[in-house]
Amino acid sequence: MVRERSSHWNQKCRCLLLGLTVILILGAVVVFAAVILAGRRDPPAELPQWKGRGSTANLEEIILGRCFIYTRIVNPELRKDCLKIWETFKNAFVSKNPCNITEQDYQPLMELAAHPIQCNKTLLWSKTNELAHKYTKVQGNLLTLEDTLLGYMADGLTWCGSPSSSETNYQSCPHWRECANNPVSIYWKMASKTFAEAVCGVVHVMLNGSINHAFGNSSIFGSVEVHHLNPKKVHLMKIWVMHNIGEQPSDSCSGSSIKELKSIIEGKNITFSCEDDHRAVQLIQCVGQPEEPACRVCRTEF
Ligand code: JS2
Repeated sequence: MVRERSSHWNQKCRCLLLGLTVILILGAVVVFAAVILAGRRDPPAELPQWKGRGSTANLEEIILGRCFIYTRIVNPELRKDCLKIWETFKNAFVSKNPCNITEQDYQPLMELAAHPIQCNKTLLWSKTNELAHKYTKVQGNLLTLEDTLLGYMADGLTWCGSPSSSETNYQSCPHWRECANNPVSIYWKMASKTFAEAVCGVVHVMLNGSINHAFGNSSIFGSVEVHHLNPKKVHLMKIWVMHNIGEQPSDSCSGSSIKELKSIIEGKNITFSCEDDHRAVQLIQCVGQPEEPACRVCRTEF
């Protein structure tokens, strides 16, 4: 009886050991197969390496923050949903080829973020970014695109996405030389077009007389804004050609490039005027160079 029981147990132990061995072997095979398959699987899709710098870090926080600052402090009577504006901004470029962004991608954002602008109070500019904004900050009565919500939110930022990811690409973005239809260039083209279409009454323009051609038809001003001014709304374009104080001008109101601009504007039935070195703007330049002859304010001796 006892012998029978022990042989029964021995048999049971043998079966148990056999079962455990089979399970271990099967487990080893499964692990081995998983390792092989994992090795064969495509590596995670690497984001393409572009020549331009990646998206600005904390892009969402910056865009959201600037939107709230603009709609709560700069222009408090503006009612805009900044969370929706961020989502619409992001949807324009994420998961898309950053060399194939279209104007339609940004159309929902342009409509969402657009707001009315006052007539006779706008300043367009070309190759005079720093002076134009120094002037409008002091003068306080003219608005550039960068003083509107669309311009204020995005100025100085970089952003792009990738077809293989639903996230913003912070590693690299296409340099504008790599492709023209990148997210940043198309944004500014659309924002400038939207702004130009809204301009009304007298529009002021600040151009650079210290470069060979103060007006360039390939610039955003020359290729987008000039052509989207509505002659039914804009009746006069006042040009200021500003040259660097203390230097000889390279271009002026009498130059060929301004003549080209004049014919385009008059061809749209908009009246055109041009002034070299508008005095109020020149005084802003003088703040940095008070000793220049042009900056001597004539004093009446008593
Ligand atoms: C890339 C940017 C930024 O009339 C002006 C403005 O309304 C502007 O938006 O468009 C005109 C200036 O463009 P333009 O004539 O090509 O002159 P520019 O001196 O070469 O200025 C180019 C940049 C204009 C658009 N833009 N582009 N990244 O952060 C940025 N900020 C602005 N305003």
